[in-house]
Amino acid sequence: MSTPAPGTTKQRRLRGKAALWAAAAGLAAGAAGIAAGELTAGLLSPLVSPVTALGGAVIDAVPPGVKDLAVQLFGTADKVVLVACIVSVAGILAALAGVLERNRSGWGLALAGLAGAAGLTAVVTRAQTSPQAALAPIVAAVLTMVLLRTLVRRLATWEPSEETPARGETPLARRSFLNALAGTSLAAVVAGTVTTILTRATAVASGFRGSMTLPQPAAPPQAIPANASLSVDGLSPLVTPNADFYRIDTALAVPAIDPPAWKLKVTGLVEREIEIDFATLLAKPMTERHVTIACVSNNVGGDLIGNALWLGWPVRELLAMAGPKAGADMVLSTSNDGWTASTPLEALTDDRDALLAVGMNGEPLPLEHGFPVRMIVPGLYGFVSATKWLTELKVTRFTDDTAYWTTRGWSDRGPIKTQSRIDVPRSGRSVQAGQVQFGGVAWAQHRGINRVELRVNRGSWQQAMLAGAISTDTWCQWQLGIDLTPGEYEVQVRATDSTGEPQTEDKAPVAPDGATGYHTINIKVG
Ligand SMILES: Nc1nc2c(c(=O)[nH]1)N[C@H]1C(S)=C(S)[C@@H](COP(=O)(O)O)O[C@H]1N2
Ligand SMILES: [Mo]
Repeated sequence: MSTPAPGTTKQRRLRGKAALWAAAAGLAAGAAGIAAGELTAGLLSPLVSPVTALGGAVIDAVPPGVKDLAVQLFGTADKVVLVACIVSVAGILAALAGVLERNRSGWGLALAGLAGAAGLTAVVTRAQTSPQAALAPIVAAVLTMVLLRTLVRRLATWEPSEETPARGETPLARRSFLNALAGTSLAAVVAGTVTTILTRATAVASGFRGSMTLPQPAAPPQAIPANASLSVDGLSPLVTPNADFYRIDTALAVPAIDPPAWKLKVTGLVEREIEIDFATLLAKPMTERHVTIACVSNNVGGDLIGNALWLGWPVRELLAMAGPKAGADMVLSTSNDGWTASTPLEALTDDRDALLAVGMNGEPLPLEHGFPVRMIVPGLYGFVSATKWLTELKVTRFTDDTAYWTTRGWSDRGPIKTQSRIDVPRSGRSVQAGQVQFGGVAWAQHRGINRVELRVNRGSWQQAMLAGAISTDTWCQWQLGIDLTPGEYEVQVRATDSTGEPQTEDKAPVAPDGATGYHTINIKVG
């Protein structure tokens, strides 16, 4: 680029024009790529799009003084200004990539790849990130690179013709480039528009969530016993942070509900149908409880389980207002996206504090975990109880109504089975000979855990030290040191619930009502 282009004035002018077309190609490719990336994020992981993640990374990296200055200068428009800056920088880089790619094949692609890597880094390091969020910057970068290459190649076949075409004439190569450019630009506009429509609702919902304050609980949570958390490296924390909490649902795009428009209806076999709105719900006396929820699809030893502090109004209070009629034995709860769960009426009316939850670990429910309202029922697997984005409770009978998973071969009821897991050491690891520290969690929600034992190479069971439990509805940690000489070992764990019933050794698959068997690990001691 540094050496002046030789040739006639006309040729120089042509080259200058071609550079402009190359910049336009870069812009169109970048816009289409970024729009496709944002669309991917909008569908899979609306809170961490590449653009918002980069914006967040910039905010985090900027010193506090600059942040204050930006807020002073732009007020509440500071975020808009930030997004405008990111878009401008992206535009300049995209144009530059076009010009670079025309001058030296591969250079523009490298620039697009670097930008994609920056987006990917920003996305995977965000607090609210999920594994699927990584797909968006990858889609953006790959699509940008493919389009950039296609456009610049077509430009190259048009450009070398130093003959200025006669007026009105459109050489094939030129038409091919211009068509591709127009097509790419149109695709960018369409993807951008769809994304905007899709994400507007998410922006509204997360805006509301960010500015709301949760009510104080009228019934505060049980105190966490001092001995509930063991200090064993690699052990699951007693309370699972929201960002690490497993997520299971059938929603392709996370439902975005604007709380002022939200209503919960109670219908079916009731004396009075009831409808309450979000403000009314928030004004009710709230209960806060630690509850460990688990997925029926959790394999033995799996991680589809988590313990959180849930804030909500007891479901039984709402049901009491509606007055269930005699003969009803089930509540079919429905989500905003049509998903349903069948919960025994009794589990919602007894004293176990089944909640219409609005808070999770001191925050409003994250969008992925059911904002603004979900059900949490101690003792039952999520598929028959933990309806997220809750909109309706139909009081009914098991013989009359069937829930989403029940029609797909799963059970209509789902009490959680007694289970235990070894977190450390991980299966397959090598550890030092001597006293090997084992640690993990055990759960039997609403019954409670009495005992956890380990056995090595099918020897006799050795009792582990059980940490204090928050309640019978939460998991508890356990720990045991065992002296092991060098060799290979199989280690198994089993828990016994407070009724004295040990978990079964019989292996059952997750369908139709939850896996059983002992979590078994193999380690090498050296
Ligand atoms: N609307 C809706 N709610 C749902 C589901 C779903 O697919 N849709 N899945 C359920 C299942 S199977 C489980 S295990 C829990 C998981 O809750 P979490 O994603 O907050 O961990 O949500 C339950 N609630
Ligand atoms: Mo589940």
